[in-house]
Amino acid sequence: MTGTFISLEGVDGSGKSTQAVMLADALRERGHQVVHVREPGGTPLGEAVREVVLGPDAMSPWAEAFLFAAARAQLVADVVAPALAAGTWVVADRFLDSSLAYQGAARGLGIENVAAVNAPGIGEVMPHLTIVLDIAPGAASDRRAGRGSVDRIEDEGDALQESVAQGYREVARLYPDRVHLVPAAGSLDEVHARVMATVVGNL
Ligand code: Z5A
Repeated sequence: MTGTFISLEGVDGSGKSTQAVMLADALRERGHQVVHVREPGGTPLGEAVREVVLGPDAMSPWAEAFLFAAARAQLVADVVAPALAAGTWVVADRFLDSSLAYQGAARGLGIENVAAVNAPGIGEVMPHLTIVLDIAPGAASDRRAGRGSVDRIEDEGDALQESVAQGYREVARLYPDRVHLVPAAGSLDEVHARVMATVVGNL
């Protein structure tokens, strides 16, 4: 990998998507080539998986984990690895740590088990820096209120999101060099300033 890979993580409504756009724009203003991706999605297969995995039909935790892993493997092969090989920066709105927090921790599959399932599809392609936007799930759901469509996982409510938040704290404890918790309370610009300080201070 010659490019730089940054992923943004957090519970639903933590502000990841907004901050990913702001980060990508800030990096472009500094003269970098930037590819911005989101998970699940970013390839035709990934978008098809997104429809299934966030759709209304119930599925087992392992089926869910394998679907996210499949979408991620395709995104790595088609988009992330080629971009990094070309020296481009990649900003990802969710990556492996979402599966570790949601499926590994919150669904109880085990962080190491889910990491192992994802490993063949990811290979050496791991973020250099992962920023977890840390916010109380209740505050995140207030931000989401009134937004309209609710997906199957979001529909499970704040109890699942609380387990996910604990999962992210565990992931940060396991990978302290790569994963950084950034407080997500405050205005968009305040959070963006914290994100940029974390990027500058750790890359
Ligand atoms: N999932 C999984 O289980 N396993 C995996 O491996 C992967 C994903 C990859 C993806 O849903 C779902 O899949 C997600 C995890 C699971 N489900 N849940 N729950 P998605 O892609 O549709 O949604 P999301 O990734 O969770 O993102 P989101 O709902 O779009 O939220 P967000 O990106 O965290 O936040 P946002 O869209 O930037 O902001 C939310 C709102 O808050 C919006 O109106 C903003 O304008 C507002 N906002 C943002 N920042 C602020 C601040 N600072 N102040 C005030 N208001 C703010």
